[in-house]
Amino acid sequence: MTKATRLRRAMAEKGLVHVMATHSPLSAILAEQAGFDGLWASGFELSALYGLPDMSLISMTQHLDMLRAVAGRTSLPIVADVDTGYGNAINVIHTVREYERSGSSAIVIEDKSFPKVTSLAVDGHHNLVRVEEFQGKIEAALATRSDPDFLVIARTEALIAGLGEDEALARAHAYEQAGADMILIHSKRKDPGEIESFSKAWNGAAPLVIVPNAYPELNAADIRVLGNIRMIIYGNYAIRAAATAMKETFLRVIADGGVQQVHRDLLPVEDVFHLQGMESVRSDERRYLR
Ligand code: SPV
Ligand code: MG
Repeated sequence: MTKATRLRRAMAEKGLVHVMATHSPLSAILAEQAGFDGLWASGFELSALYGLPDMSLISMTQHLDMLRAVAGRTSLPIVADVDTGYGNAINVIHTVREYERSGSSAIVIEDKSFPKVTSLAVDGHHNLVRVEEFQGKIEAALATRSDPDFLVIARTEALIAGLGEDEALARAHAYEQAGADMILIHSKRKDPGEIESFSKAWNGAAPLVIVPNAYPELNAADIRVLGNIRMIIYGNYAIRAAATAMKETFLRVIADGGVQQVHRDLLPVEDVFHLQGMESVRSDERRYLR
């Protein structure tokens, strides 16, 4: 069974899967240990890791390098954030080949024009491509996948662009018509009202995916009540957790004039050895080093 098949089965059996953002193999290992169903190879997180805004500045090669490294250290399915697909439908053909080959089980492709602006930016210039153009990109993705269970998730940024629910619904229907397996509906409102309203109005057959970054109070129980959301992506939580921990630790080291206090609150190096897989190195050394 491929990981893509496993992801589809998990959604069918559990009704809702929890997918944690990742920007590195280490964050992926920790997410797997915590019990998530899948990983989100986030463009925002990798951009932030490089200290750059999420505005199509990170290349496909950089993102694929991270994704391959993650795929080598986890058994979880990876949902890849391919932004706009790096160009038009022809670029999408190359994108799907590369992402499937690199170990992802799904792509999320969004209907913004390239270069995109990060969705949560308050005054961002969110330009959407024509519906027909995006349908062509979805069809190109579907025709290119080699595993029929590889998920092609169409993301509409209509609410992000302030175009309203009618436009978001019309686009979602058009993308489902083009064959999208799921629809990701994104909102930057601080409350879940837009998402709840969209979910109630959505009468398509394709299940929904949401990214509750801006509206964190919408929990799994509320989402199950809505009935048509099958995947929650925790879109920027790994990099925010890492940045929070580093910021606090670094300030304490400066304030304390050393690491004599802070070391008690950090993972011991033996735990990091474990995350690095040092146990197998020990047994390989005994076996092969003479
Ligand atoms: C990402 O994590 O890269 C996303 C989610 O696309 S968001 O940053 O909220 O747009
Ligand atoms: Mg993104």
